[in-house]
Amino acid sequence: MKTLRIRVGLTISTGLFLIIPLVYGQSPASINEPAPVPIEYSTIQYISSNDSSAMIAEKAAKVLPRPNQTYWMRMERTFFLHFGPNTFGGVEWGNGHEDPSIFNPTQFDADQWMRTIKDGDGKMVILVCKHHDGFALWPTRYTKHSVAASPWRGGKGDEVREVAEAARKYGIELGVYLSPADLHQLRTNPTNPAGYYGDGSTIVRSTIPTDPASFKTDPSKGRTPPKGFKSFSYEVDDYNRYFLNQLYELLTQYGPIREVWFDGANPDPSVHETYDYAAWYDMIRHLQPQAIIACKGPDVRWVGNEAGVGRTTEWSVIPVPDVPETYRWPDQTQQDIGSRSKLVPGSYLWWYPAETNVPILHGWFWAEHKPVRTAAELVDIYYQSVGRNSNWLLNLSPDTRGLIPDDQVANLHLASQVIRKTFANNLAAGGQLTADSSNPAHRPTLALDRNLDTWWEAAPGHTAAALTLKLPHPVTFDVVSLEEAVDHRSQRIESFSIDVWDGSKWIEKDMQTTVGHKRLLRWDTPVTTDQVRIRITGSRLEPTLAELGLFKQAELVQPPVISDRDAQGEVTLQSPMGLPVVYTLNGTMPTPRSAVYRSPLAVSNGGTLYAACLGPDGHLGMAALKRFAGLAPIGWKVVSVDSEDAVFPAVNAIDDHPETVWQTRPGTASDKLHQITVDMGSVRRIAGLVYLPRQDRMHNGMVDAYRFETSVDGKNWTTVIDEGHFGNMRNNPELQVAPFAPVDAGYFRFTALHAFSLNGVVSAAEISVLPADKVGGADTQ
Ligand code: FUL
Repeated sequence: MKTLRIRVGLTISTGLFLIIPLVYGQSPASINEPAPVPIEYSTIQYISSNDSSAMIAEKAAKVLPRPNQTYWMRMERTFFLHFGPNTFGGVEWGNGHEDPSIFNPTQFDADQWMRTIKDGDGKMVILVCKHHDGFALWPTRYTKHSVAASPWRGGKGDEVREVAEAARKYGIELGVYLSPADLHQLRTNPTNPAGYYGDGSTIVRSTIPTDPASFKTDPSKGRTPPKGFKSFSYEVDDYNRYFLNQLYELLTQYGPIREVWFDGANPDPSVHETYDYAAWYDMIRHLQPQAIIACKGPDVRWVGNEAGVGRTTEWSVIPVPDVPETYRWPDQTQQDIGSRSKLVPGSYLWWYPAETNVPILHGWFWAEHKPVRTAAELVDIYYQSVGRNSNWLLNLSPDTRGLIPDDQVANLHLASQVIRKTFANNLAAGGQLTADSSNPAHRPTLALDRNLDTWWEAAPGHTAAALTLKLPHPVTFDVVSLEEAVDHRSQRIESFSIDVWDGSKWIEKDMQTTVGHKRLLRWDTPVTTDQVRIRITGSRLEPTLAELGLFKQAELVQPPVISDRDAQGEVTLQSPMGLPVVYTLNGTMPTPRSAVYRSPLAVSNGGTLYAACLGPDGHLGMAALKRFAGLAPIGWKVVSVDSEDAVFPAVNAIDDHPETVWQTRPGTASDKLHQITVDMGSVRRIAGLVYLPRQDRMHNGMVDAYRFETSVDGKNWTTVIDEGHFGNMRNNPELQVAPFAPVDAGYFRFTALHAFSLNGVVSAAEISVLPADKVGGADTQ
């Protein structure tokens, strides 16, 4: 592979980033040199130890996105689809032992999936083609563990093909998710003793695509590539060869691919395998050069949580400590990853924008008990992702029929309607925009021409400026939209304020930090004015604005407020405008004909409560949703606990307050099994365990493996779950429900077998149980 030496002393292989125009910044002038060399725009910059802080800021302000990123950022709204054996097993993470026969959707309809995404204004779908369980959703040549071994479409089905064709029909781009972790291939999987993952095989020269019959015996033997594609040769072990071959199939059989998503999660890290990312990236760059490589890859960064919350200060220019070619793209979950204090000598500056991935359910795969996020929550997420300089990747979860259920479709529809209506009319459009500082080639009016490729820019040398918008008539708005000219001038603005004119003086309404591709400010109360000022108070270099917008949020009847469960297990509903409220307790969305709320509702048996106001025209407003985890702990007592921190007592696990936490005392032995025993006061027939991990954004002590026992008398115990597992807890700390065959119990005991813990602690926000039957009208799930 040819290599290129550049002036700052790094070596980049041209094979890997071949579509990226590499224009490098100059090395800083040494004392003997006559004049500093200007810093040029580039897709990468390097910070030298003798760069001044002004030079560092300038370099950061001259890092440009690559073309595949520009295309991607402008999509803004994209979708994920998680569907596979987990859907049928009711779990978030499978174990790779699943029998392919469980995959049998009876009404599979990729057209319905794409219609839903189109309705949600989605520009791309990223399809999970293989999750951590290793089951391939297309008939791959390299394992029998695929749709071909399932009863679906008589073993002749190809989910990837059906989705690709439907996506094309609806004008939606296609992306693929191929899990690097593969539990089916795990060397220790008893159902697949010849598994490749971590098999310790030697690294040998392999032709991709490999002839399937010679996969082990002579990997240098290729199969004929499909028309228009070539073969590759890499030195890899068995699992990397397997992975490359699956990737090759996905990249050559289904048309253009826009995003390849490599997940960093691995449910069983006990078996070690080294991923040959360099080979994977290289092949993607050659086969689908327009694709972005996301998450564990150089083009797009995971925002750092799965709750749909972007950073209020979000930089797309990120310092990386190594050349991008060899860097391994670890997760970045810190709040500040790109401000000036992080731009230290020895770093490479790289355009690495955030993607906010979040499931529409409280979990990635469909299961009966997972409630769907309401339209109001989805609208909030839009502002917290797209509105915070990040793309929104929203997951939809088809159910066991192979259809996206009505509640997901309905909530998404309502949310997109609200977003569409809100942004249909830019109230700034007829206004006159002036600035106290402008580059003559970039006048302020260019920020109102609906073109992201033209922009206002402050006069040379100015890093602060004020733009004033004068409107012909007063307008009422509650959303401000700002967009920097990132594709031409990088991301620069570090702080800004928005002022409104009240007739005699300016009133500062908002003060924020970064803008980037898009920043949306959403205010609780609308303002009415005919003058708005944007004061840019800090910028790395001359600030720019490609577009400016003022919008009024679409009028919608706001959701009612659902109280917490009180000591009697009852909740109250409050209507914001005194409108009648309808509700359901069976996990379905309310309709105008649902029960009307009159008095406190008994939810002592747990359940999912949806409520919405009935508007004056008879239409339903946005729904509110609250999920009550299992039985209300009325009269419950902690009988024994082996450890509790004074600040986090055990009683917090049964106080029905999700915000309080039980946490054991820090110890040294991380393998100590912590245990809590609870007396429920009376014998109940129960059929499931409910564990709510701590909700305070900390991970310490979250349990991912446990034992659960019950007892009638507190003396004789029955083990109902000997070793249970909760999947994906660290990234998505959602309520966990583990059903079991009904038993009578007056007591239960929860033992943590494993927890995410730095100092041996175990924690829980709530632990409860599901009643075996529905009592008092509340739904148990
Ligand atoms: C996580 C995975 O473990 C989840 O199951 C899901 O696929 C999500 C998108 O990424 O890390």
